[in-house]
Amino acid sequence: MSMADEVVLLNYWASPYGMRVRIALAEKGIQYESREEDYLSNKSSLLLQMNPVHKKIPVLIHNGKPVSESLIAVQYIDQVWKDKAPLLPSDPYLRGQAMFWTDFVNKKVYENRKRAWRTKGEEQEAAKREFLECTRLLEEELGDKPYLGRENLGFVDVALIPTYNWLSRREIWKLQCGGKAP
Ligand SMILES: N[C@@H](CCC(=O)N[C@@H](CS)C(=O)NCC(=O)O)C(=O)O
Repeated sequence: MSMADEVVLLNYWASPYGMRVRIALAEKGIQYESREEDYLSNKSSLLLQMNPVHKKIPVLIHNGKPVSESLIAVQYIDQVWKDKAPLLPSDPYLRGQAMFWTDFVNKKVYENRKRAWRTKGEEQEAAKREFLECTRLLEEELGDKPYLGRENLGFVDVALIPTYNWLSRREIWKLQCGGKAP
């Protein structure tokens, strides 16, 4: 990173999407300024200007240029600061596999969490059960490796970490033991 690099993150502290970008920046050892956004009720004019399409956080601003969408920002960070802690493998097949699991994390893990958050009763239980099943599949994919990125923390880990432990142990127990908590 050159001395001239200016990195700003428009974020909200509890956003799992924002956490992905923060993990990537931390892994690469990049200094940056984090600006908290009131993303629901009072979006800053900077946010509206930097992400006019979705108007969502996180937005990474590198030397004045915005990069929106968490995973696109993580990929950008990986490409710009490629000397330290690579997140995506260069081998085309392994890269494709990493993209496959990242897509799975987005479509299944995050979507079921969202569904469980927004619904009640049966549908909520179904979403929680599906969420749990997804984490089981990811655990299978992990196998004996230390990370989904194999030897080192990788792209899929960064995508997943902010949300994988969202269900409490008590809830997991309940889901696995037919509704009875210990
Ligand atoms: N796909 C986006 C999702 C980002 C997102 O949902 N951000 C939420 C906060 S966690 C937001 O800014 N919502 C504002 C809105 O929906 O107007 C990403 O990966 O960055």
